Formats: sequence, structure tokens, C-alpha cells
Amino acid sequence: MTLSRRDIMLASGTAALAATAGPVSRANAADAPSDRRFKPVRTLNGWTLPWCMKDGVKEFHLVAEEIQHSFAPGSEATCWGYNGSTPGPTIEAVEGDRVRIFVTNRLKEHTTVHWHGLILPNGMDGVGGLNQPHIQPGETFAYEFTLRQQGSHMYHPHADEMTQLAYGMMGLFIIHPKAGEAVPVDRDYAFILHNWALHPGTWRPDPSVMVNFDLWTFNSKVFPAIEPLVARTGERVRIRIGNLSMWNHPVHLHGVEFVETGSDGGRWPQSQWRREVTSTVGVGQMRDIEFTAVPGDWALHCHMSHHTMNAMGHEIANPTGVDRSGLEQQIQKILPGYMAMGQNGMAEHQEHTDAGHQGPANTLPMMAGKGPFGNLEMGGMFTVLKVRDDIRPGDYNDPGWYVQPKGTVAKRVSTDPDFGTPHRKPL
Ligand SMILES: [Cu+2]
Repeated sequence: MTLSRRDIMLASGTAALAATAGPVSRANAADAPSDRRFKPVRTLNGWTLPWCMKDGVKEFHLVAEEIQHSFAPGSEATCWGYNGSTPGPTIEAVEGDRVRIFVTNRLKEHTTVHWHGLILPNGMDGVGGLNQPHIQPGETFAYEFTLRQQGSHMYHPHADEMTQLAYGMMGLFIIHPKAGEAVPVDRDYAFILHNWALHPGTWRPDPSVMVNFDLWTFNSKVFPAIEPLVARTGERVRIRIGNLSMWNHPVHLHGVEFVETGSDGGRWPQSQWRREVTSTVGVGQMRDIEFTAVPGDWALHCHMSHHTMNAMGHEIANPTGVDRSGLEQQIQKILPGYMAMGQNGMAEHQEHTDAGHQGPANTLPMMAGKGPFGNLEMGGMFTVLKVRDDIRPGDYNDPGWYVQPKGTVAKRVSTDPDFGTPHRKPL
């Protein structure tokens, strides 16, 4: 035996607690059995899988199962995951380690686990029907192999993949280099990008959708439920980003030029590091970015603007510029509470929902979030990197909003639309 069922229940209970406990995730690497050979990653809103040593082999135990998941307060769903969460817990080990991973299937259909990007014996690659028999409901399979590489990797089913991925079955598999890292990092964040067709008013993702998704997530959470990334000024920060969604995601970080330093192919030689401000993480890829933290509250988000929204209608008539005076009152006669929206743009959407305008049950408003200066009008794949001078090493608590030095905030200089003499393109 490795972990008892009780251990897994405890671990997943802790993860559930973390999911509702706000910005501080209590079940992260710090709580796992420590391995002094590396600095653990911090799985955003997630946790690290405990392990034990058995005859020189590092043993883990994954349980594929149905779970209740919260994307953010007000959006709950029946999903599938591992050990009580989606994504499943992060597996961490060191290049050269031999690992044994038990996979127990508590789903009602068969599954397998594919170790995405890992160099391993063919029979351990996890493609059901090709490399191994499927793991039937109730069965436990053991995967065992030696880690031949380092880098950021993932795991996911390779059985009824469309459905099982759509329901959230995925996780991170981080392999630290045996020889350590020539350029060490102080904070090491990791998350997986995903999309979900949780249609308004429903409680289970729809696996048949290919394009028009409702929720876009970092580690199965949407803004404003995604934890902030916290760092101290001057610290070197790495963010490992994987993508098991149905879209490519250009992930953009404000405030710095970061360097792309690695991928599924491990941490690249420094000669290959490249300065960027946006890193497109293709489907099935991982990208590592690194930077030196500078003080401020810096947005970190996918640059596909629909991917920073929550649920929305896709097939509506375009209301912008349409004079709808009187329409609201007319429609309210047959649809009490109706509010016209969008004549001058969509920003008023958040004002409406903040004022109590209800959408369908179990459905988040398209835009959400309050900042120190007003509405953030964001959802989905958006969070904030919070860098302060006085954060203690290893402290991941949300420090609140940044207070900019006096005189360094953009400010109003006029309320006259005809202000100044701006150059305009000649007719
Ligand atoms: Cu995106």
C-alpha cells in the first residue's frame, strides 16, 4: 500500500478547503512531504501530491473520480478530476528518480493516464488500447518508470479523451533537474490553461463543444477566483504554463519583459532564452517564463479578449450604436426586469450585474472584479501579479492593492471633449 484511502480523503479535503479559503492555498507544496533536493512549485489554486519512498521508488497514488468543483463562487459543476480536484494534484520529482504511480479508476467508464512529454518505456505511455489495456472502473493500475529528463510536463487521460479532458482530468508533472539550476528561481508558479462549456443555467460541462466555450481557466478557476501571484521586489520568478484546452493562448504579462526559458523540452540553454511580453502557449504545450519582479500590481492574462470574459451569448445581434430609447419599457411589459445593454459599449454590463441584475442560475457575469480604482471588467483567464518590497520569502498571502508612489498615477486633466488640439487623420 502507498497512501491509504483516508490519506487521499484528507489530502483532497485539504484541497477542497484550499479551494474555498481565498487567496492562500493551504495544500500546496509546503504541506507535502519535503524533498530537499528542489524548491517546490506553487500550483496556483492547487496542491502537490504527497508521496512515499518504497524500496528506493517514489510512490504516488492518483484516483480518477467525479468531483464537485467551483470555478468561482456562483459557478459550481460536477466535473471529473483526480484525488478530489481539477486539475489533479501536481506530481513533483527529480530527474533520475524512479517513480511508481498507482492509478485507481473510480469513474463509471474506463480511463488511462498518459504522461505527456515524458520519455518512458512504450508500455507506460498510457494510450488505452495501444500501449495498455484500459483501466476499468474499480481497477488500479501501476505505472513505473525512471525520469530521464527535466522540465514542465503534464498528465491526462488517453481514453475517451474528448470527454475526460472536457470534464477536467489533467494535472502537472514537474521534473526538477538533478544538477540543480545555474540560475535559481525564488518563486516557481505553475498552472494549466483550459476551457469549459458550462452553459448558462447548467451544472455539468458539455463535452461536445468545440469552439464557443463559456469558461476559460487557469487551473480550473476563473477570475476573480484565481489566486494572485505574489513576489518580493527583485525576486526571480518562474511561471510554468501548460495548455490542455482547445485553443492556443497568448499569455501576456504586464510590467516586465520576461524571458521564455523552457518548455516540455526542459529548461533551455541560456543561448535560447528569448525576451517577450506575450508567450503563446499552444495546445498540448508548456512554456516557462522567468523575470525579475518589479513592484506593482501587474495584470497576467490571456490576450484573446474573449478569454478574459465569463459566460456570454455568442449569437446575439450587435446592439452598439442602436438607438433603443423606449425599448426597455416596452420589453419590460413582457419580461419584467429587462435591461437594455450595449448601445454605447459593454462596460455597463458589470454595473448592471453589480446592481443585482440576475443572470441564469449557476452562471457568472461576463465581467467581474473590483480594483482600487473601479470595476476591472474581467473574467476567465486573468489574475494579478502582486510585487511588493516587503513580502517575506515564501509568503504567498495576498498583500492587497498596490499603492503607487505619489505623482505616478495617470490622472484626469479635463472633462471637455474638445480639450486640446489633437492631430487627426485628414479626410
Ligand atoms: Cu486564451
